[in-house]
Amino acid sequence: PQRKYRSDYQASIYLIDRVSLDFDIRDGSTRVTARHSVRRNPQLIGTGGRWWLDGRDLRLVSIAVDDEPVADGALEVSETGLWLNGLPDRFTLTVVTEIDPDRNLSLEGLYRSDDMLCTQCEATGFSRITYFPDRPDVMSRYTTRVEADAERYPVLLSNGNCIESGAAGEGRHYAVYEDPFAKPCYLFALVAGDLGVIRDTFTTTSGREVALALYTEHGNEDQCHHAMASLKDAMAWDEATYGLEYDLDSFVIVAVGSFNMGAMENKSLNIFNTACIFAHQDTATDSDFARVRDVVAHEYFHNYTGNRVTCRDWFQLSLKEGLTVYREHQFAIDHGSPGVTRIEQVRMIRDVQFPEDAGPRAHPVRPESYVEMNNFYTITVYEKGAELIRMMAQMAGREAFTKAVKHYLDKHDGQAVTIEDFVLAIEESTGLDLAQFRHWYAFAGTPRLRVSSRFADGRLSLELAQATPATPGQENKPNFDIPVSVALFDDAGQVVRAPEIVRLIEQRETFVFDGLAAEPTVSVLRGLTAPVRLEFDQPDDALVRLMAHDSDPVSRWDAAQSLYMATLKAAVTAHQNDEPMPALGEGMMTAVAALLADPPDDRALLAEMLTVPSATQIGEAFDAIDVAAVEAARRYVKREIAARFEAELERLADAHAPSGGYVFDQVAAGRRRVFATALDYLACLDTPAIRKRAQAVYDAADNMTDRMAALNALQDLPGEEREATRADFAERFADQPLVMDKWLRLQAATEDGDTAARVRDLLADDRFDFTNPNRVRALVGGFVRGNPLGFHRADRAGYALVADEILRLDAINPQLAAALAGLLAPWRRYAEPYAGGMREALARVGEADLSDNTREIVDAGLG
Ligand code: DPP
Ligand code: ZN
Repeated sequence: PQRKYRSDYQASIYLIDRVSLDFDIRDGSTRVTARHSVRRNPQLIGTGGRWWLDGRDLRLVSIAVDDEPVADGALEVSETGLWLNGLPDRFTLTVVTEIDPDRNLSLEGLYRSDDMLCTQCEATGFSRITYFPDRPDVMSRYTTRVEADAERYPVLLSNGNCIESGAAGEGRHYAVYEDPFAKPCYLFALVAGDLGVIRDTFTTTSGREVALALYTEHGNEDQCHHAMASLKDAMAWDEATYGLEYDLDSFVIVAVGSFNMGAMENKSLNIFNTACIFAHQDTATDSDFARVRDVVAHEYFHNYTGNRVTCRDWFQLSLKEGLTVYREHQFAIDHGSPGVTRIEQVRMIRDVQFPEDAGPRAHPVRPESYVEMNNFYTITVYEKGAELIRMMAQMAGREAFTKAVKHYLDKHDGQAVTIEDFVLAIEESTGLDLAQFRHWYAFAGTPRLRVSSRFADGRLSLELAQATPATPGQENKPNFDIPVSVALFDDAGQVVRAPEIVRLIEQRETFVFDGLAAEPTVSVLRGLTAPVRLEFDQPDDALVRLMAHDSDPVSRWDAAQSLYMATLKAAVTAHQNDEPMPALGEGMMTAVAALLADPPDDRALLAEMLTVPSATQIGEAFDAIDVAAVEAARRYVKREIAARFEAELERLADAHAPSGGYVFDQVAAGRRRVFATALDYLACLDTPAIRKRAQAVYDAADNMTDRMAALNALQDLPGEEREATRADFAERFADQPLVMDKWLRLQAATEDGDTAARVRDLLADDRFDFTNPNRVRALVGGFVRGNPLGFHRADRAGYALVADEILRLDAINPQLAAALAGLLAPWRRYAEPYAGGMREALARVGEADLSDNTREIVDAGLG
């Protein structure tokens, strides 16, 4: 495999102004005729004549320059593309290829998903359709003609406006689409199928009426209304918040069952995983509803941040993804509980991004090199990228930053640009100096922020110090520019210093707060103002005060997490040393008691604050993750809390019990979350009453959220109730693949002594489909992430299972296989015997003949 470097960037020697594509869809084969008007890039002087076109798994039927077949001597074809030699300055290139979407299980390029054909071209799927410079800086205007059997494929879609359609003889028909905006080929899309549709319209601020359509396989239309409402919401939000108005007369979404990603922002023709569109109360939980809303918004927002202004090369991916995730986060905060929405974002960064940044796959938000671009659609590029944007927004102020983003979009409209272009535009508009801030883009790793405070004579000295551990290929780290929000409170919880942002530029700096009547309680890094690990030893009483009074809900939650964590860590150590479990910390008990006695109005916040840190979080607190000790500690602490507060938790559950009449809104969802949390605690006590109660909740549920709450509560309680509810679930939702994914996850997450064998049985079950990424993520991903004890079994059967699936999958869907390999790669973080077992499984995968995708991950893990 060939490694590509950011520093090797060269502009394309030829540019393509116009692309004309003709898809002739037939059984067994699709013929693609591409005609391009090509000219030499005027910015490159003294080059030309020779040009590289990417192409993979294509049958080249013919290739002609100005309608003359290219002579054999002027053509060099290889597995990854072809060279053309002796080219003039301007010409028409005609390429005819044949592809077979039915046999394309990679889910890149043109492929079949159930009964329809669809495309996925980002990052480099277009080169599986025709020979083309498959790079985002070649932007062209596309006209696309699609012809297919009229009965089998009544719906034919591509980007832009339909300018012509009609019968084509022999029971066939055609449609022609024209996209007025120049775009890179990764935004090309095509769909052909027999589809149901729901329609709506949106009128933009300036009065343009946009036709909206959402297509899906027949019978699923009633699951699409929430997505449609979310789309209209997102369109209105982007006008109100950024002044960005939709720029075409139609916007179409198609939901497909087999999709590697969540969704794709193709110009005016978004293609979505059904998992990010379908939302009905019977089949989707509150979190599913929220996810659908946010992903629909995310893809819509790409129309400006990604499509109108795109990336020069794939090293710049965070240019569009970091910014669009940031916009999505803002949208989510405006549509739910602001505090809890931010808490979820913070948790994602800490639970997933920090581990990635500390493991074998650590890479800068703007990577320096890659083998396979698909391996870089990571939590670092997306979520850490969004945090970098958020930092700049906080330093500039939200209004100034919004203005700066518009300046960037105006300045570079219609261009393919770099992260540097973005940062420069932000500096120009806001006046910020971001020289040192740029290190965030160039260096991997999570900085540690050490805080210590001293108080004397009415003066608080806050010392901040930073240090960043080495990451693969980057031994030495510079000082980062770290915005840290600070607020001070008195003992009664009153603010004595309003929140402000200080910037830590040097390795170590002291910030002084004068004129204080008494020693204040310090609140720092409020809401995670920078993606750093905070090291600040605060006494329990300070944490209890922050938990009760901090004006920032995220800080209240964070203080609670610190209190839980102290007891959890002590429990892990006790388990490791074969000692009796420690008594629950006093600070923690005070905090939980206070929370239950005087809960916050925001019920979702109450649920979050009552939830102990995840197993991942606990593991992160240790140099080597001891899976069994972490599990034992977490179970112990939860059970102790449940035992001590049983009566209060019962009352909480009663007060928030399901009452029918499902609506998805912040208040109702918050109440359901509290109920699920209380039920989960009570289930730790495993009483006959709680089993009965969970079963009754399941039986009476009018929505999937409550149903799942009951199933989750019964998760670790083998017996009649668990069997009965699961059996009912499997039967009731047998024809709903996305719901059966929840069932697969439940099975995979249940530790009953031989989960690995049960998962192997399910892999052979009819309800499982190995070629569908959602099924694989549910069963195999659900096993690894949802069942630590089963996956990390001492006999290594869990590791062996995952290694086998990686190998099987790599032959058909390398992108997904590589993602699974990423689950074994961070073995070094684990204690023995886990580390050795994971390593052995990874090494076995590494012995096989692998795709570039999986090879890159495995080599990083073993390296
Ligand atoms: N589909 C992915 C996203 O929207 C890649 N662009 O983030
Ligand atoms: Zn995106």
